[in-house]
Amino acid sequence: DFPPGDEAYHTYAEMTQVLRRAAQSYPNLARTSSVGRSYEGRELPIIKISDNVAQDEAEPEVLFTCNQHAREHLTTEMCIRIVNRFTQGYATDPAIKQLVDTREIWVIPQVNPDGSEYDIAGGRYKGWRKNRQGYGTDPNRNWGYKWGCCGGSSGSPTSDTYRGTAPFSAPETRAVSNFVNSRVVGGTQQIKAHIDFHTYSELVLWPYGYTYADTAPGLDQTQARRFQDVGRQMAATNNYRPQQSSDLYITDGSVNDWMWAQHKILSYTFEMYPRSASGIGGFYPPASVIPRETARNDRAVDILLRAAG
Ligand code: 0X9
Ligand code: CA
Ligand code: CA
Ligand code: ZN
Repeated sequence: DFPPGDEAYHTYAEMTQVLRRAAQSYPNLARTSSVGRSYEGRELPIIKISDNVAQDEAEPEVLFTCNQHAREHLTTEMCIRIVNRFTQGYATDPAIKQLVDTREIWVIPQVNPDGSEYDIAGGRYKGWRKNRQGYGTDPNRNWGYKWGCCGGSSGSPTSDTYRGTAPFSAPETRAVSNFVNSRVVGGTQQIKAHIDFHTYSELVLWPYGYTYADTAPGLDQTQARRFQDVGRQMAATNNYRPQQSSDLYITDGSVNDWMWAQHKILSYTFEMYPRSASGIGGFYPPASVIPRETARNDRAVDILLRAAG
């Protein structure tokens, strides 16, 4: 479990329970399934939220992913908040109902459950980032667009940014990418927008991460402007700093580059609270900040859902 005082954070088992309860309580709005299994064999649960949830309707689809990085537990809470808000708020909040009725929302609260459970095993935080395959692969260096191209990842298995032996060599990125590929229906990708939540630094980041250039193959000036425009709108609501992801540092094999280059999904990374490190770094804020720091992104999430239309 989480260390004493942090029990409000959700373990893998508790996260799975939250999804099951949502689907049980709101059978017409929420449905759970799995995109596959982690390296250690855990299911990778996904929940769909929409009106007439059992049907694949012609509504823009939006994906939220969390906890690619094991120690970034606040992001799991962010995905759980999205699930709770769009199910529990449906009956009473007209703005929520409007979004749920006109979109198909997919949420994967833990992309990396093996790493996440390892990080809290024995009730002590270990500062673990990667999955648990060998010394661990960094999921966010393992995606299949320009994998390992540009000095934005490591070929050393013990490095915290180890890219793995091949694109999608990590079962977790393989499973999530297979799910995204499966949303190409009749030749059209149904998922229009995506946020991958991380911690920390309070940033809104957009592609590409592999190059400092604002435009590059597959990303022209109009498309770059769109990323900037929606990114800045979202950042204006949560007081994060909006920037191209490579302005932070170069990464190759990150999720956003693949989502955009492969599928033209408007794909962002949010780096959540805190703004800067303190003590053991910024990865373990007390559970008391969960309500404030997840609600902080409510309006940004709504903006992305509208932008998907
Ligand atoms: O390095 C990462 O994967 C992300 N930061 S974290 O501290 N959560 O590990 C940032 C990814 C965004 N992409 C680029 N900076 N290029
Ligand atoms: Ca629907
Ligand atoms: Ca659909
Ligand atoms: Zn991260």
